[in-house]
Amino acid sequence: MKLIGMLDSPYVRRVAISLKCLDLPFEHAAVSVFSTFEQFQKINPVVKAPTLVCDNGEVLMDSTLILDYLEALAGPQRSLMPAALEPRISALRVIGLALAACEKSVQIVYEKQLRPADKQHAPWLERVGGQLQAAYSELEQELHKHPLPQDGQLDQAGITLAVAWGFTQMMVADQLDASQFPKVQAFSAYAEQLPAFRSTPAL
Ligand SMILES: N[C@@H](CCC(=O)N[C@@H](CS)C(=O)NCC(=O)O)C(=O)O
Repeated sequence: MKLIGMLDSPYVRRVAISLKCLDLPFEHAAVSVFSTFEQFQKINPVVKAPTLVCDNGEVLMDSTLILDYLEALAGPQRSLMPAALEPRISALRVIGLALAACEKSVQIVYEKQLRPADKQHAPWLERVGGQLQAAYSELEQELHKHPLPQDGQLDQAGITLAVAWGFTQMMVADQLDASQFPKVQAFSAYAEQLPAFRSTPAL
């Protein structure tokens, strides 16, 4: 199977790291939704990263849906999601918050980089910035309540949290005071030095 998309996308990066943690072999094609739009369009006319071309030729998109397929492919023994209900709720909450942080970071990047300066809408940027701040505040509280394990193994909550934080720091660090999120920061620093992260750099 082939993963299409640039690793500077947090969605592509979470899938690439998950593939490694699930021990699933894959090829990666670093095709950009911006600089190589037409090349991307030939693979997926909707031009969404990540795109996964499955071994049977079927084309999947959306990181969470791709991960749903990869989990089924890997089987329950290798799952990155807890099976028991309580820890699963915690994991789903962390993943949801981290994906919201990714989305809000991306919206700020698009607003600032894709719109002409005179067309940028300050109230929208303020709203999205507040939502980004709220997502990381909630994540920080979540890690106080339910610390993520730092035992060399990664689960989907840990992968998505650390990928989100790395992306926000890389693209819109000026939006947040990182010192307000010591647990998020510490867990992300831990994850970034693990082999699956180190071999999948965002840049
Ligand atoms: N919910 C989607 C979001 C994917 C997404 O928005 N990817 C961006 C790249 S970071 C993209 O494809 N942008 C191009 C576009 O939306 O036109 C997911 O989890 O995969």
